[in-house]
Amino acid sequence: MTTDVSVLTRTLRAAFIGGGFMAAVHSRAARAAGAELVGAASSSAKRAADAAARLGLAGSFDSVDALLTDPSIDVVHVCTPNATHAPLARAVLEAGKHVICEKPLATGSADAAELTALAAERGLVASVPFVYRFHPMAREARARVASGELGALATVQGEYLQDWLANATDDDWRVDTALGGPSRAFADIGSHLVDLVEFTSGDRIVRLSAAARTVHANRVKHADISTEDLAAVVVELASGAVGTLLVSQVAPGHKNGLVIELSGADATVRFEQERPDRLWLGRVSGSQLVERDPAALAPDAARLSRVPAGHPMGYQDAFNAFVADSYAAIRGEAPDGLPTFADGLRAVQVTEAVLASAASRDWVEVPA
Ligand code: SOE
Repeated sequence: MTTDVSVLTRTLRAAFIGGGFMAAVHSRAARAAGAELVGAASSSAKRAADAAARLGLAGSFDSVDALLTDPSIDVVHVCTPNATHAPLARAVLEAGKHVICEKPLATGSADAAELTALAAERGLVASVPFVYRFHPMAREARARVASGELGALATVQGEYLQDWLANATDDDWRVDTALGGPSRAFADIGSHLVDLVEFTSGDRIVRLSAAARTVHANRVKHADISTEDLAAVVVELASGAVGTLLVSQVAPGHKNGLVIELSGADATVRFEQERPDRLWLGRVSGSQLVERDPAALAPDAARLSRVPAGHPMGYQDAFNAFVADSYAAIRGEAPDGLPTFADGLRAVQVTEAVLASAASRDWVEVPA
């Protein structure tokens, strides 16, 4: 749904709050989607001007307010530290603009729920970059599950392993509860894992039991750290399937190791984000590696295959597809599988259940 019918035909005008790594990824995707990159706002006018120059934007704004009151801007990308996501996304929606907000949508489910309701009430597009959904072979996995090819789902396994915080000399704003929120590893990357498991399986986690650890309580810039470096979770799904999820940002050798594996009565699919152009399909009679070939893929997977077989697609391609679909929704289309604020809320709810279970050492129900 759109509130300004002119966006149905003219070039969309995008702006960015923040100027770091994710703002660079978002702006490349916005450019690929054909938007006009109007400018950026940041924590200061100078940082905004530096970001605009670095990202190749038309200009910059002296403040977030100046950006939000610019009537020419249709959509705002929020690319700032976690704790600022909710207030900024709220301000964007209240300014009548569509919003693409980095995950986690909020550091608490009450804020995430309020933002989800506000976007719906204003009839604005509000999406969250659970971008691993946009690898064509992740869509192929989803299509094969939906077709019944796997049979009744029995188990799900997932891991998301990184090592960029493996040493105490590694540090980041995310370890600071005030900037990152009460959960760090699970909110940051476990959210992607849960989203991809639920999206591809079409199932929902209904209860879980978790253990979490802070391996480095003191880092070079932060002491007495309470946010988790890792979490191990046992999950039960609505279908009765069960599974395990492992999330760690202190796993040496793993860079961005998101892997999901869904096993049914007849077949298993395994998708590895670091090798996104293929899908492992396992059967009792034998297994095969399904390579991305648009001619052989399910329609939604083929739709996202922007280059032929044998031309590897990657992370920025997935991000570009996410932004393109977000912009299509702004134009009134209904692209399949767009992660909205409702999905952002879901991720925060599961994260809160993980923290609650890790604290109580009990099984915790996850809201439907
Ligand atoms: C850091 O863990 C990070 O950049 C996450 O914040 C992203 O969401 C993930 O896609 C890659 O790793």
